[in-house]
Amino acid sequence: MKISSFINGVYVDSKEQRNIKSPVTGELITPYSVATDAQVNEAVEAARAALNGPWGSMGIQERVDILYKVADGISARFDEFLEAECLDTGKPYSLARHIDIPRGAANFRIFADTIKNVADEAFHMPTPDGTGALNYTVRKPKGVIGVIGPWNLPLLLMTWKIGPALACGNTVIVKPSEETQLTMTMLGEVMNEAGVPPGVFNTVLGPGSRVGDKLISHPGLDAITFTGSTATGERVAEAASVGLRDASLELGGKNAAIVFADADIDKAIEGTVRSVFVNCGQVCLGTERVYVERPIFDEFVARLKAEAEKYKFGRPEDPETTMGPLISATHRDKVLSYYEKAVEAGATVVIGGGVPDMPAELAGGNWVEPTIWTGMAEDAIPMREEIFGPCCHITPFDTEEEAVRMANDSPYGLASAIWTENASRAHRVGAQMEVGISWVNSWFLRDLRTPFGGAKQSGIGREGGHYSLEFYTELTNVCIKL
Ligand code: 6OD
Repeated sequence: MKISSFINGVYVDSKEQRNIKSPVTGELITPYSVATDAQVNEAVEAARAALNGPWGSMGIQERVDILYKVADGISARFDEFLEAECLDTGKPYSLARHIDIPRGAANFRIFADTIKNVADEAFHMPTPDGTGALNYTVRKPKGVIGVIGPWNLPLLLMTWKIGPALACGNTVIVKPSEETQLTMTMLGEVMNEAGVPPGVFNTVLGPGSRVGDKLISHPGLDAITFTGSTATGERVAEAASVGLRDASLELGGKNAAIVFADADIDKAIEGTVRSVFVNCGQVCLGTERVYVERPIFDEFVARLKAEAEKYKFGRPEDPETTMGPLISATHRDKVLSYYEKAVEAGATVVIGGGVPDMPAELAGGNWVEPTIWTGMAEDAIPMREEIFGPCCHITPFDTEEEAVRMANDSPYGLASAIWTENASRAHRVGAQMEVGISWVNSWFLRDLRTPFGGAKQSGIGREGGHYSLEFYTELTNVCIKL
């Protein structure tokens, strides 16, 4: 299929073509058309017209039925979405089959259900004359929403925002990462087939520095929702402040895991391996700092190393593959620069630290080794900054207070994972974590009704369940004097 922006229900080409490269081989996958400034304007106008037209006036049940059809449309084309997502990202089919594509469909179903079942609040109020008044809230769509997302879980993370935005009656202009545009492009076809009116769902493709900037500074947007790096999140917040538009920001993390000596060590190893290495470490919720109670430290390090040794690089479609490449050569250089900085900071490299030897046909891909360090000081640069690669540092601790203090000593506050079989400690430590999402004896266990978002530099706002409705709707309080 042609890879171009989707505006007002049709795909639109432009003269400027850029190339999408395979992270697996470095070869060209396909050219795509970069959206022009005029096309960004057209997308915003189309979204406004749809909001003021058929979509804005549609009843909730009809909207919900259409969103179920979108979910069904993704499920019906499961294999095509799977292939496209893995072509773009290089991630193993075995991963995307279980996480990315099912969640892509679920994000429409769940938010259709949420909007159908939400109740409005009413406040009965006494008045001096004794007749009283009734207040009730009316939820309205916020308007035209800019949706900007990352390359690590493209379908999952974009639909996590598009699902609730559309369920609440908004219209969207979606700007996927330039690295991963295939599944968002396919979603245009699915929207048309599901009967989503033209202009409700639009995409604009291109580099963030041009197309993204043009979109976020467009005065026609009523709100912006963004998932990505903290640095870009600050730019989005700045742009959104002009005209006082609302912004929801899901940003970076430097997430900690704390493993107590009373943990079920098998479960702690299994969960930590996943949280460090899944998707080649490119998950905002991923663990990069592991704190292990001293009596089990040596055993834990040895077992995590043994698990890391089992990873198999390869093509996404190969059922043996358990680790893909990083998304781009630029990102690989960044991750490798942290591998160097760790050594400069005195780290002991337990495993990895470099680039694996790959067969000739895959040598152009962005491969890096899964890497574990010990021995770094807590203030070393690789301990403070988000790396977003398949790596972690393991630090021993002696007391609960020390572990909590070190885990919380971070500019970020997205997620954490505590491993303990002591129920009191689970509650006590779980609640002390300065993060948006504190897991105990699990990681990435998601109930989509729960608030998702970060503290500190990991973001502003929460999405999920009715928290998404807070962002994607505007409340009007109607006060009726009785
Ligand atoms: O599971 C989700 O809803 C979610 N927003 C995951 C984010 C992962 C970040 O890489």
